[in-house]
Amino acid sequence: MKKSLLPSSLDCKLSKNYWFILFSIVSTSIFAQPNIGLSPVISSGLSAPMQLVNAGDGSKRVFIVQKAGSIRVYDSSFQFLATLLTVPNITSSGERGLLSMAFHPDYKNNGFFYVYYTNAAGDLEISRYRISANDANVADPASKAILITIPHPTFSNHNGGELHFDKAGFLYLSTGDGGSGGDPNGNAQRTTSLLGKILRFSVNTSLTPPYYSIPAGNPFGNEVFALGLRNPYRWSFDRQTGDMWIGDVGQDSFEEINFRAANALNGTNYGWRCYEGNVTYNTAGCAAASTFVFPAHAYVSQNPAASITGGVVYRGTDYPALQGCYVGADFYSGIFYKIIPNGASAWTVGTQTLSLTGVVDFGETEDGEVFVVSNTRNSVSRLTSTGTTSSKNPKEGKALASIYPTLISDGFIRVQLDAPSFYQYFELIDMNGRQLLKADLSKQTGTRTIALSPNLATGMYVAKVSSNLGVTVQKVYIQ
Ligand SMILES: [Ca+2]
Ligand SMILES: [Ca+2]
Repeated sequence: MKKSLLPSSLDCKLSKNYWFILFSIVSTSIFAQPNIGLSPVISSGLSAPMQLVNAGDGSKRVFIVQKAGSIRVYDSSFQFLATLLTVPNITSSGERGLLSMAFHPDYKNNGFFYVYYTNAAGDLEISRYRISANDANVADPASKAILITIPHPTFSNHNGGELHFDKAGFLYLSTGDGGSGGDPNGNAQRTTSLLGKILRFSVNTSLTPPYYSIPAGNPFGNEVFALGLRNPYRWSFDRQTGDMWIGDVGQDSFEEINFRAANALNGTNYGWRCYEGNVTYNTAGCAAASTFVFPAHAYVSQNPAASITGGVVYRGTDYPALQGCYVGADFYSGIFYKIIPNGASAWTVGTQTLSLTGVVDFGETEDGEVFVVSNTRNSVSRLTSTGTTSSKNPKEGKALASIYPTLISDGFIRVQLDAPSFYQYFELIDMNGRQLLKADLSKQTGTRTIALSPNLATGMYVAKVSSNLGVTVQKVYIQ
């Protein structure tokens, strides 16, 4: 049943054209690993905060969701203004409570916002509320309209969940697999279950039910948009690209950060409970490994516990060194994960340990500045940067390493080692997590060609280059 007081995943499969277009419009600073820091902005008055959001209405206000049900309103300088609402009929303990809110894209005109919580019966529920007629900081409690109640019987853990609207105006919710451990009911892989999923809704402004419909593009004719998740309690859209980044809390071995490109097909299957991270968990009844999308980054669970809190891609202006960098964190360890594209259709992952634990959310202001919410410290801190790790070296703008080709037919894999980095080793790992090859890369630069065993089975593998600045991970298909 593992760890995770509060739980949360990433994956990467991008076409070369996609990256070519991306790199045409961003500067090379996207390749440099930023140094991050935290600066406290709220250190009193909060009680088990869960999330920070903005209304997108031009007011620049900040809204903080608290687990027991209240939503606090702050001005842009983090001065407390009012309690927006205390959501009733909530169960709040362990992983249950008021978990998220999202403002309607046209909130400024219609006053609607959505809240997500575990109700008195322990079931998952989305309700819509409206701002009051006479106070912009106080909602009308009588305006409550329940969009959907999703049965979540038996177990109290794995409730997800975070609400977000996309650029097209659809509402999304992440849900957990129904709890316990190992997904005993097989919910996450069943397309008819709304558990262990990303759900998508087309909301309306109706004053009578139903308050949403199923979008035409949903792949299974119901609310399900993506599947195969365990407890994706924190996830985000990249506000610039529309890409989706999903933190998925793993079982006992791996935590996942999953990536979904904005132009990917709907119906992505992130693998749970067939796979945990890149490793087999329970493949009874599962489709072939090639049908799943594996994480952009998976990390081994540390002792005594680990739980990924999915983050956001920084798109603000105050810290240029952070531009385009994804930042998430582990709830328990205080390790922050910094992920940037490596220029070769894969990612460079850096880590940094900051003196903050209990991180439950990365939230953005209207201006795209990022704030980190600690549930256990009852605090909110600004994500800052003091520049990049490589700012003194002209070669710093390069990727740590490139691993190619991604389709290997001649028995050789190449690694390009151009960054001013101290390389450590190359590893080839199979989809069961077994290390098949480890090559020493210390004191190496330039192109290194690594011979693969002719006995390797055809299929997908993970190739990895480790250095003192982080790891570069590339999925490869060996013929
Ligand atoms: Ca997965
Ligand atoms: Ca968030």
